[in-house]
Amino acid sequence: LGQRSKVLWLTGLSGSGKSTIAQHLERYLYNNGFFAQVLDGDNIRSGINNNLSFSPEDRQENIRRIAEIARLYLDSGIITLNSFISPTVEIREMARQIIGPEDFLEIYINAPLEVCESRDVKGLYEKARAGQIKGFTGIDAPYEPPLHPALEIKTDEQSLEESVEAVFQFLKPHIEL
Ligand code: GGZ
Repeated sequence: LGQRSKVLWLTGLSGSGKSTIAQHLERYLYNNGFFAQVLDGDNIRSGINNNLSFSPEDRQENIRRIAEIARLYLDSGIITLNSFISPTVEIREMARQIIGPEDFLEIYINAPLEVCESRDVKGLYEKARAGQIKGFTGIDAPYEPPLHPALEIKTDEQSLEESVEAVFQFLKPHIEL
């Protein structure tokens, strides 16, 4: 592969745009000669992690396993685009340590809670507000923004295309041979 491998770690609230950016970026990278794999709820929480809930302990175990998987990809030369809320500084620090700090690139996908809630793509915020989902991130479970992300994307101010381009331009020097 004509690339150096890295682990891109997208953190942010549900509905902030992490997975959408990751999926478009995966294609964009491919079109530019890079090989990347999205890891998100659709291929991780539905499969290998389908025994995990959203309790703090299970979120930690979720992220621990994902970081181990991302590390296997890293060692095989494939870039991973990891799209998980990963809600606390501690949980992301664990991921950074498993992967190795020099290969871990943290990106904050930032959209205000009100914006994520108004998007409510899956209707989960409404359910959380109604008390039908307990421990929902941003409503009655914590989200701690990263203090020093390598990059921050504000998805309420930038279009999807602009966001993908910004992440690509950030990533490029890290993955070029
Ligand atoms: C947060 C939840 C919850 C609770 C279900 N809290 O918008 P989505 O649907 O597709 O993204 C959310 C996803 C979060 O899973 P992660 O693996 O990224 O979370 S963590 O890193 O904290 O382990 C949301 C859905 O799962 N979802 N219940 N209570 N998000």
